[in-house]
Amino acid sequence: MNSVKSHHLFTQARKVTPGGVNSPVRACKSVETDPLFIHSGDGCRITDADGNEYIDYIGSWGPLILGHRHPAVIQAIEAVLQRGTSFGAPTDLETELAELIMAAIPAIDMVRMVNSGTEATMSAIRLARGFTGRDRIIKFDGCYHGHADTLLVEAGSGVATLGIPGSPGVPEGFAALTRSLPFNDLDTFEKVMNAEGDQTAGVIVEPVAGNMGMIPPADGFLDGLRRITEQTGTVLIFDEVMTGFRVAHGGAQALYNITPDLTTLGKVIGGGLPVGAYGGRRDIMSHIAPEGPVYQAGTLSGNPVAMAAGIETLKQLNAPGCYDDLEESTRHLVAGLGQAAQQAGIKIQTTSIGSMFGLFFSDEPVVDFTSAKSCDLAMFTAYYKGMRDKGIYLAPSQFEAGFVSTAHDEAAIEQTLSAARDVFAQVAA
Ligand code: KE4
Repeated sequence: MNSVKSHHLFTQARKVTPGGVNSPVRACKSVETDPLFIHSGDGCRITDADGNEYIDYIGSWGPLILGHRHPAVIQAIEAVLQRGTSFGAPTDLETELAELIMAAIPAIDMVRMVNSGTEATMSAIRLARGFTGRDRIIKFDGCYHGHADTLLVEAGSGVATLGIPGSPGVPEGFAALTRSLPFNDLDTFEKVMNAEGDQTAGVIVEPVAGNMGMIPPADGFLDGLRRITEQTGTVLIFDEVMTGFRVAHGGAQALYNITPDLTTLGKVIGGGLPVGAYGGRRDIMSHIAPEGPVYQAGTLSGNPVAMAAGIETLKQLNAPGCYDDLEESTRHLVAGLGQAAQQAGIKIQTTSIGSMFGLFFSDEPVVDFTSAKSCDLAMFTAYYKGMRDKGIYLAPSQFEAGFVSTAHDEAAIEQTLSAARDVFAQVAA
């Protein structure tokens, strides 16, 4: 693929922005290539600055479950622009999006809009501390909850991709309040909670991990977290920024039938515009200012344009059979990728839940961060580059998940599988 313009744009960008990108994982560093600069998107496809077209399995890292420029979403945005862009005052749209979220996720009695997933998780942690009067937090190795200081410990996504140990700039004393335990290891969790559960304000978990590649919860893991946190009075926070409205209409908590105390959301609920949210039990949420003393605020929180995009996205997802169709096309894709690799004699582990999928270059099942880190990263890099050269746009890291949208039709899936058959043969040679 000719990438002359992308290369020039990247050179210009690096003069003015660290690494030439506004979020590290976009830099494609770990797959030893330069990022493509994207010009436009339409349905399941994007076009880069050089006019090359790709089938997009990143979908802006999850938000675009309806694909690029869904007509109804664009129309909703254009309509609200006739009213204005931002008022710094409440609008009917915030209540409408809140009601759509609450209708899909019964564990949410009240919800507060913010501008990103990071703001959502950071606020949920502060709320858990304010509600319990405790300081300690537990997260799980390889889970990524955004870049708030409290949560940049053994994190996944870009932190894992770039091999950054924690993050400089997070005070030792601060990081010490966060304990990170092995994902899917309930015994270790129970031992730690027996010792310090009464000092632990909150446990935050990606109920389906999507930031160390995609790793489902082991049987009983989430039930165990719920049982033990109830015993210790610790706030259980499901970080569903990625899984919310993605793995199922009601998120992972609907799939696994668990009721967390707080839920964080983002991505899909903004339909491609900046939206995050946190919500849950009324007795906890009522501690948030101005109703309660725990402070959290935001100039553009509940922005009407972003609300309109989110509202229309969730309305479209309410269409009968929408999630069944998404699940079916994702299963078809993943089964095809597994067969293509097998035909080439390459061992990969694949998984999919709803329209989120993962693929590991590993002979063994991948069940936690340690096993994810032992994957064949060199082979992943060759696969990533080969697929991109054939017009398939994947996350540039083994430590990310893939996303299928309602716009990924049969032709796009077949084109992807045809490319995969060629690339796996190349990689195996
Ligand atoms: P944002 O602040 O990036 O909106 O959300 C942070 C976040 C919180 N929780 C989960 C489970 C998440 O996956 C994320 C963000 N996901 C990454 C992709 N793995 C965003 C991509 C990026 O960092 O550029």
